[in-house]
Amino acid sequence: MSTPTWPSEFAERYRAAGWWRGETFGQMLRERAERHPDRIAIVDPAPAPGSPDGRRLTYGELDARADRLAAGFLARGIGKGDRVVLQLPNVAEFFEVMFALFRVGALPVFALPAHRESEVRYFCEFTEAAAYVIPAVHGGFDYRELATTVREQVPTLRHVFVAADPAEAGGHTPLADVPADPVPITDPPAPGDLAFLQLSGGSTGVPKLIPRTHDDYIYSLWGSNEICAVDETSVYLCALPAAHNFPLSSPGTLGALYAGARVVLAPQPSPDVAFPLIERERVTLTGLVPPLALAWIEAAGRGEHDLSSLQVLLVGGAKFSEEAARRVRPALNCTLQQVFGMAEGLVNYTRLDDDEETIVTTQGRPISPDDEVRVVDDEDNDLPVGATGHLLTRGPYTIRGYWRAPEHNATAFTADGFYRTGDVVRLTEDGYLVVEGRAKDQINRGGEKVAAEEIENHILAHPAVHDVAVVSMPDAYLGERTCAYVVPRAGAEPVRPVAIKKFVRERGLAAYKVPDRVEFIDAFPSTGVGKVSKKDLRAAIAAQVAARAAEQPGQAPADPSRAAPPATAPTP
Ligand code: OOB
Repeated sequence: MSTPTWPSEFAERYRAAGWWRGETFGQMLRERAERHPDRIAIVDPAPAPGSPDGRRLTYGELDARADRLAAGFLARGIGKGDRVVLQLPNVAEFFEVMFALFRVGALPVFALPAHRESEVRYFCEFTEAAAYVIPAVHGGFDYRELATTVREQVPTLRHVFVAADPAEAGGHTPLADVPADPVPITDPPAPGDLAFLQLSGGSTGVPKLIPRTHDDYIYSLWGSNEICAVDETSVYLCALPAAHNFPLSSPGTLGALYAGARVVLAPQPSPDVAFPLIERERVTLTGLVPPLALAWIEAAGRGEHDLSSLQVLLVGGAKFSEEAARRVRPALNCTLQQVFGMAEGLVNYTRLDDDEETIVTTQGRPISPDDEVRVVDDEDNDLPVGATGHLLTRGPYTIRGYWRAPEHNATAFTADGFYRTGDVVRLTEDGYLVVEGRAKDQINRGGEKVAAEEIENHILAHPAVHDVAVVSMPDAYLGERTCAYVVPRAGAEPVRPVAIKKFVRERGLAAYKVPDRVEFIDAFPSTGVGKVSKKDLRAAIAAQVAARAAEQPGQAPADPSRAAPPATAPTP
């Protein structure tokens, strides 16, 4: 089954312009390891068997481990084009396994640690995955049991590898048993080949998979490095889950490794974990979602840690309010870079030398001069600069179609290959984008994306539910939370909101997808053409939230540093 890709005239143009450099990830790591084998690549502070104080992997060691794991994967029949669901938290093994798969040309499918049975089964089934890589226990959750269940259900899944002490592998293969003596890889991937499948935030019943090539992704890395001034002296703190596109590539861990810099892995993004790491490792830049940035701003005021090494804080994944953005420099004494990106491709940054007004009021401009950005009305007509409309984009690192999704691709892309981002934006005279809203049926829960339809499908399976509509509701901390409006089934035993939440949780969904609130309603408001008016539902719940806030005037929004972290954090 073919995956839509760039027409040859575009590919030639991107190569001729020098965006696509004809490099693969396997070669990139090898080249860096040969150039500076003893430089530290990865700092994993978590105690590990034999390394009670954590691990520090040099470029040479990372390269050698990737080689040995690659040989082991090949020996087990995992090779070019095979899909491997990779669900590891921020640990050194994430990088060892990822580069090993890159080397043999197998495609990592980047699951998040928060994903549970429903999502993981789908990823394994849909991609016909040959293997699944997990931690033993992380954040109190036992992934070995999940793997056992999924393995029984998905016949293609031949291997489960556990990144843990062999005694804790729980009947699966410990990762330590995989490495073999390196073998020459006779059929390595080409720069234009797929490197991995990333997950879309999505607005449909199931997440779509995003096929990224070595060439296009590597361009987004070095393009980001130039904009974010990442060089071999940089130290990048990976605070968000490593598998997410933002900490992976904007400029992220892979950008840092491309530059020969150092990556420090934070097991949690909260200030109490991240600040001591910044102080100890002299971290120079990191990326956060808005709620976490706010928590850091609050905590920095307590002055308990030396954060003076921090030069750049990237904030993205969801809209960062202007008020919060203004607080970054005074609180953290570093430059804010707003990032408006998407796993499908296009990434916009404010520039380090932009004036403060641009930095706090816009979401930046694209990486590449060859990024084409259009702002259009509902009929795809281009709008004048400054008008608000739908963002369409096409370019050297934006996909031309999702993996194995021809029907969805027919509507998610224009006939001439522009991706319909679902974002509502306006362009400034200087070519900067300001995100004004969203047309896609999605809730952005502090950077974590929830597709309304996916949750609706789960809730509809409840016997007491006749119909359901999931919408966003405003939230002082996360920006948005999810609210499920439920029409009860006539004659069914009445249920309470907690029962609906419990039902969703028990269907094996990531915790961040469980609705924050459930409201019962007799019938949905409808639009002129008789469709459910989500606009009216959103307005109704927003009014309720506002009324409640007005009833409790003395009550300031929750102190973000005390509130539960957003789900972008590994679940506690
Ligand atoms: C990043 O990637 P995804 O794929 O999880 O989500 C993409 C969507 C965008 O289409 C937009 O709706 C929203 O997330 N978004 C923002 C934003 N950054 C992302 N909305 C408003 N303001 C922003 N700054 O979230 C992502 C990927 C790479 C870098 C940064 C974020």
